[in-house]
Amino acid sequence: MKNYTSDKIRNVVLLGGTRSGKTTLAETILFEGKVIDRRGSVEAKTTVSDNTEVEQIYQRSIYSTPFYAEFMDHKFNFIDAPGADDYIGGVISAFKVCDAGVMLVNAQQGVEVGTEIHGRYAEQYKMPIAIGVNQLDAEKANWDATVDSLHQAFGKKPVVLQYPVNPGLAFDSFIDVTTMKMYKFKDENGTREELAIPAGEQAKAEEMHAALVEMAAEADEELMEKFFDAGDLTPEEMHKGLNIGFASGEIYPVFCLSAKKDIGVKRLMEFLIEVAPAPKEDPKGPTSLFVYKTAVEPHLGDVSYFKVVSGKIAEGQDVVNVDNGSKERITALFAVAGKKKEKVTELVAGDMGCTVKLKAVKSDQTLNQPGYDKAVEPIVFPQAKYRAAVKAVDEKDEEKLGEALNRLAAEDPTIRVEYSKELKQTIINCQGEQHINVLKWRINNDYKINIEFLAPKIPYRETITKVANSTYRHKKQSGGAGQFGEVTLLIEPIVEGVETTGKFKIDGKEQVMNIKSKEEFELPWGGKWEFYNCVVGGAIDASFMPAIKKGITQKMEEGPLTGSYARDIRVFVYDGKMHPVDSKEIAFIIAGRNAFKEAFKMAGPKILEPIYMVEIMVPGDCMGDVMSDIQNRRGLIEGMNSEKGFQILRARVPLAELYRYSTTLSSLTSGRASFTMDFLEYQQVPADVQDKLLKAYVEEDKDE
Ligand SMILES: Nc1nc2c(ncn2[C@@H]2O[C@H](COP(=O)(O)OP(=O)(O)O)[C@@H](O)[C@H]2O)c(=O)[nH]1
Ligand SMILES: [Mg+2]
Repeated sequence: MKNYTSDKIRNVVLLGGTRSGKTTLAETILFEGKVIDRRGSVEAKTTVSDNTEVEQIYQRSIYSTPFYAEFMDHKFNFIDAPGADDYIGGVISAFKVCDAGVMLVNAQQGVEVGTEIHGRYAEQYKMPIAIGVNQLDAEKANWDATVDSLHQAFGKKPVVLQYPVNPGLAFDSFIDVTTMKMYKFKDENGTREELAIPAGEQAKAEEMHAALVEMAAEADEELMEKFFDAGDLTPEEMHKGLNIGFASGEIYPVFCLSAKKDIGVKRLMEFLIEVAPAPKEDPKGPTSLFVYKTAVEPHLGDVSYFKVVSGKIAEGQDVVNVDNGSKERITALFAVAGKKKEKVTELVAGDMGCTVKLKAVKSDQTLNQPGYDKAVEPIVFPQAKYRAAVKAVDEKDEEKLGEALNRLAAEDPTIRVEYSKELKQTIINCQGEQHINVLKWRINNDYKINIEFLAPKIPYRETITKVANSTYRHKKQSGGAGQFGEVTLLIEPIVEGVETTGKFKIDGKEQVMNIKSKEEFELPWGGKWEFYNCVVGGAIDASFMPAIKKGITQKMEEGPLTGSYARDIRVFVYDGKMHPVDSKEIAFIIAGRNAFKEAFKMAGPKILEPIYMVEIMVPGDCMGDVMSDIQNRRGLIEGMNSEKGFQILRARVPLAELYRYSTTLSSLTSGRASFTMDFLEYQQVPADVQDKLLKAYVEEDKDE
């Protein structure tokens, strides 16, 4: 392959819902770009894009797949993004490195949730988008309904540049209202005739051309003036308007496609060369590479996929990983088409490629020439919305499993693995049930470990609602030296913004705390606690205070109700007793712990549970089912509004009720909904739930 300059490069992400035809389009582009001379199919598991074993088994794209195509003296770098929401990580990293997108819409379905989700991300990342209405050769293809749904979803942004003459099984022609020609296809290999627009279509084509010119004029003030004066634009002016509108994300040009029959693909590629922006990266700057994807591939080992974000990179060059200082040598450079790697000697700013066998490089890291330390801002990935606990079926594999999970999480930043000391579980946080099943497949097959998933425990918290006090005497006489310590303390709930008065009524008697010192501790699990030393007259020596604090802390880490962390409690130690010989640290640890525990139980103790804000995007006709399901999950509906043909439901839902929610939502809506969840706050559980949790908890009595 020859070396391309930045202006001859186009970086394009393929978007759209599952089964809209992205992988099939990728195959046709590779064919048009002469990378392959025979097209494979998704059904025969022979596509370039779905080339991993797990993708072939599931018959769908799971990973983003980069591929190049050389066309009209230009080099395209495409990324075939997976459509399912579970694999959104690959889409977001593609957004980071691409300069434009092609969104496919299945003409048999119109806009789907997947289209909508990708559309939202495109808006968020200000990605210029062209829309390909695909599968126009299918019997049930419906052009008008699809265009209507596009306007419903994206307002006036979609602008039709082409329309099909005969959608459905006979589809072979479309009219292009930019060039004002009809394109007719003779075979399934993209061979096209350019014809004059037939008389019967002339009026419609002219009307659409006029609408297009007006949209193009609206993109730019100068053009608008010309348009008002002359009532028309020259073809060059129209192109300029389209360029501006496309680049600013105000115009989504709409194309006709049959990816399968290679109809319209060439025209789309021509358009991308004419209108899509060339990369803006500076070829004269210092060398800097951004790694957007890593994978372990057969025969190659670790492969790092990157974009040159500044300068250029040549074979044999040394770079440094800005994040961890690792020195790396780029021994080989490749242009990528799925599994196929084509050797190149150099890549310039804006180009993409891959290299192999780097030592310490993960996705989302920057590799620079030595001495240059500017890092690319890391990608922000969405919050996890599926949690599961995992363990090896054979306990002996636990350590191996930990390593496998670490490697897989390094490949996919939307997988987060944590060992929770609190829950005593290894928890996987990811994007959905499909996502975690693929992970399981990889662990079974690539690492030969059998695993099972369990319901993840809920990180409950415990707190108190009233004031209570308690005295505990620890006394032990066994043979030699004895143990003696007595602690009297009082506890009070910490309420945000309310200071303590230090005055309490206990058994009808006013008790004023003589505060000698106050300490405040932020708790690593949220909330805080405060410790007040109020001992008068030397009842307990100051040297025993750390031991008492230690005892209380132990009980806060394993709350008296269910063993969960406690929070938001103020402790006043105000009396006690010592023994001249037997008082020692351990005695006061035990006395402090038990005094705290007993007071806690009398202080109106409550279990708190994590509440999440759940935002669900639902097609209108499924709203009733989704809403009553949320109510069954103790959800509180906060709001509802409609947006671009979908309903958005916002609800506060306890985490305990959200296990496998994505799966339920998917079956309630035939996969047409999507949702996000974000931690909001801790709240008291209802009384019946508290009773259940108390019964389920059998305390291990470790005291004394
Ligand atoms: N009739 C027809 N089928 C298509 C076309 N493009 C894709 N398909 C089929 O639609 C299904 C999904 O295609 P695929 O490329 O995997 O979609 P992706 O999930 O968006 O990557 C497959 O069965 C394809 O053969 C097309 O242009 N016409
Ligand atoms: Mg695909």
